[in-house]
Amino acid sequence: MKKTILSGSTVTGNLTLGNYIGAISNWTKLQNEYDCLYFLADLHALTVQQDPKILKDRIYSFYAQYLALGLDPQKNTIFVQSQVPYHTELSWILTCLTPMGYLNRMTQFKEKAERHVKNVNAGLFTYPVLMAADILLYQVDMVPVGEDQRQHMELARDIVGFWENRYGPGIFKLPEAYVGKVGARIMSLQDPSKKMSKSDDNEKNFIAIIDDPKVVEKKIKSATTDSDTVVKYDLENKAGLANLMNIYSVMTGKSFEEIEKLYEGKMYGHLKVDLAEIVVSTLTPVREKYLDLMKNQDYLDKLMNEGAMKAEARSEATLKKVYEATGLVPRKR
Ligand code: ATP
Ligand code: LTN
Repeated sequence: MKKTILSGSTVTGNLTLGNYIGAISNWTKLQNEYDCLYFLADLHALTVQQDPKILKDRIYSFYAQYLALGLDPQKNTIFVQSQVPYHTELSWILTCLTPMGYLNRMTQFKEKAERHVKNVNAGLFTYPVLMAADILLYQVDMVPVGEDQRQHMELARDIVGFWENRYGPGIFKLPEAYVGKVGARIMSLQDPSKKMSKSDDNEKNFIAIIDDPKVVEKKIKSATTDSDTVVKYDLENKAGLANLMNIYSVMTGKSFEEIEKLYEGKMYGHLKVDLAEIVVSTLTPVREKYLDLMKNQDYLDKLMNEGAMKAEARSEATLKKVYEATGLVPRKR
C-alpha cells in the first residue's frame, strides 16, 4: 500500500518561488512514489477579504499553475477545497473540540491579526482547525509543508488527541509533517528577515511563478544585500545574500561552498545576474505551459470536477464514521 500525502496552498496572491521551492517542487517529487492529494485552499483564502471576481480568476489560475508546475492530474487527486463540502462539515465538529487557548498560541494568527487589524474575523482564528479537517478527512500519512506550517501540523495532531479523548480511537490517522531540509524558508527579497509571502503588498518582495522574465530579472537585481562584496554564506550578517545563495543552491544543486568558490573575487552583481538567468530558465517553460492552460477554461473545469469527485469519494467514509461516533444521524441516500 502506498502512503498517502496531502497538501495545499491558500488561494491568495500568486504562487511564488518560495511556494515552489518550499512546497510544490517537493509535491512533484512525491507524486511518483505516493498516493497524493493536492488542493487549493480557497476557503482558507476567505479569512482575509477577497474580491469575488479576483478570487474566482485566481482559483482557475492556481489550478493551472499546479498543472504547469508538473502535478499530474492522472497520478494525483488535484481539487478545490470548497468543491468538497466534507471539509467544512468536519471542520465544525473539530472546532467544537478545540480549546481557544490552543488557537490563541498560533503565530500565524497573531501575525495576520496584526496585518489585517480591520478584519480579525473568527475564521482567521479557527483557520488551523479547517486545515486539520483537510488532512484528517483523508487518513493522510504525511503532509509536505514549509517550515511556517509546522505549528499548524502540531495542532492537527493535538486535535486527533482531543477527538480520541472524547470519542475514542480508531477513526483518524495521526499525520506527520514533512518539511524539506533545504529551501524550507525562502525569504523576502527586500526584507530578508521575513519569509517570501505571496500575499505581500510589495511585489518586489517576491518572485511569482508566472512573472514575466524581465520582471524576475529586475526583482533579483534589486534584492537587498549588504555593503560588503565578498560572496560568503553568513546568515547573521548577510541575510539578503544568504537568501539569494539559498535559492541558487536549491535550484542548481550546488553547495554554499561551491557557490562561494564560483564567485571568489567577483561582486554580488555577478551572482545576481547568474541567479536571474537560472530562475528565468526554470520558470519560463512553466509560464508558457500556464498561459496555454489558461486559454482552455473548459478543460480546467473538467479536471477540477474530476478531482473533486475523487476527493469526495475518498473522504466520505471518514465523515460517515465521524457522524456515527458523534451521535449525528447521516442522511439516508
Ligand atoms: P500567504 O502569504 O497568503 O500566507 P504563503 O506564500 O505563505 O501565502 P501558503 O499558501 O501559506 O503560502 O503556503 C503554501 C505552501 O508553501 C506551504 O507549504 C508553505 O509552507 C510553503 N511556503 C510558503 N512560503 C514559503 C517560503 N517563503 N519558503 C518556503 N516555503 C514556503
Ligand atoms: N495553511 C496552509 C494551506 C493549507 C494546508 C492544508 C496545507 C490549508 N489546508 C492542509 C497542508 C494541509 C498554508 O500553507 N498556508
